[in-house]
Amino acid sequence: MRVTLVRGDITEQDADAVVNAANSSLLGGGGVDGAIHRRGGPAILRECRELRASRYGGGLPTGQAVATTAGDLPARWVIHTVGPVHSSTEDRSDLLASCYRESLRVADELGAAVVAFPAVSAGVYGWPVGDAARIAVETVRATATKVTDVRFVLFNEEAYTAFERAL
Ligand code: AR6
Repeated sequence: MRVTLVRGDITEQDADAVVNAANSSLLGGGGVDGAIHRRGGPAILRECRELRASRYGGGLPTGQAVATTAGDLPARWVIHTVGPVHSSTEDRSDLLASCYRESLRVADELGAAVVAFPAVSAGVYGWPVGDAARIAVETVRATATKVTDVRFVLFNEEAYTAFERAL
């Protein structure tokens, strides 16, 4: 598997699938989630609502992942995953690692070879970016998958540098 870093906006990525740092409601929010729904258009939200009505009445649990169309984005699919909120009293690293593992598993089911990830949980959910980067890189490298290219798309210099170190 090739692992690369890009500084930029995940909504502009030409990948088979882009991963959304969603919340369990699947109904949108700020950060990456807001950008994906804004740029991807209403088709994504429509499928998210259907998922809530069918498989995820109580919301998508933290650490899990599910795919929808990518609507108007260049990618073909959006894989929504819910990162853990950072805690200074409880180690939630396994849940963050699970986001990457589960997203790759869903990518395999879809047949997506090129997958772009943001730094899940490193924004609104408060994860220290150095730690988030280490977990992200270690987990994708340790996961058995048919995905050939993992691209981490980092929005700012601090995140880019953290992922560079982790790599
Ligand atoms: N492209 C790539 N990275 C981005 C973009 C973008 N367009 N926008 C922000 N980032 P966050 P979380 C970076 O907050 O911490 C939402 O409200 C950002 O700088 O998007 O998992 C959801 O609905 C940071 O490094 O996700 C949830 O409620 C990283 O992406 C909650 O936020 C993740 O920041 C999820 O919080």
